[in-house]
Amino acid sequence: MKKILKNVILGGSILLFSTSLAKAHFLLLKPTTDNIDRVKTIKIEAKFTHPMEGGPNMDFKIIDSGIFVRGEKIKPNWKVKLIPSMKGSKNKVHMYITDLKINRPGVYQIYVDPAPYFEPAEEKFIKQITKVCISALGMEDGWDKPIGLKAEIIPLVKPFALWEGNTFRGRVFINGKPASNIDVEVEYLNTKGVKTPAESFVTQVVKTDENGYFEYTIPWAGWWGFSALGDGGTLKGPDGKEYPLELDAVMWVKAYPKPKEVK
Ligand SMILES: [Cu+2]
Repeated sequence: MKKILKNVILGGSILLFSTSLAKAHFLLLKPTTDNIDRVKTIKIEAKFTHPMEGGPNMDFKIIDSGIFVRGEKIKPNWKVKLIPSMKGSKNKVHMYITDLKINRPGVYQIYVDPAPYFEPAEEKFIKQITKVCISALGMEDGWDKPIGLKAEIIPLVKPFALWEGNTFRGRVFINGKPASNIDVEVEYLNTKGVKTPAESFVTQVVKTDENGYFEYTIPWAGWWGFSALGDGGTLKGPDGKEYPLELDAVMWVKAYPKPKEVK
């Protein structure tokens, strides 16, 4: 969401104030962990939120999802959970949780494809196809293989072995083509109550180059989301008019804290 500026004329002078609306939307797709060294069941959660600000959470629907491991596709069995859109709010929205039994070695590529979400404040639809990778039981191959999503970030750095301070690189494909000169929004999943020095820090932005490549140096440990904002054409809105569809490729990675021996 963009800030909405309003002009107010008060006693002859113009005041500019902003109605503070949360900024970038992010479909969060987060496993318990992205490195698994023994057979176990983990949880995966999917939530449509504003990660840096901790909300609000938006309602959304999963229309397709899957977990690829060594060429096989597992269908996740999502359980719906209703959560408040804001802390303490009576307005409830959907989030989804599933168990995943990790019982064989491999890179697990998990994705969620949601129904387009209509955002009245921006007069457009948003659809964020989201993925995350897990390395399990000693196998690390396949994280750089595309799933073949309509909007996808292909990592160029092994995504489950990032230290804080490492640079994450990726290439964005929208409708199968490298997405040149588009914005990639970056947000930290703020589990630590981090305050930003200014509102502009909530969503960091890097651009893709001509060939769809981008990079971002992760400043501290935690889960980080990358959302490449693509063009998905138009869709008919609730009022029957055509609205732009923002088709985003989202990927989540976890950065691990610097070991204390070298801090
Ligand atoms: Cu929102």
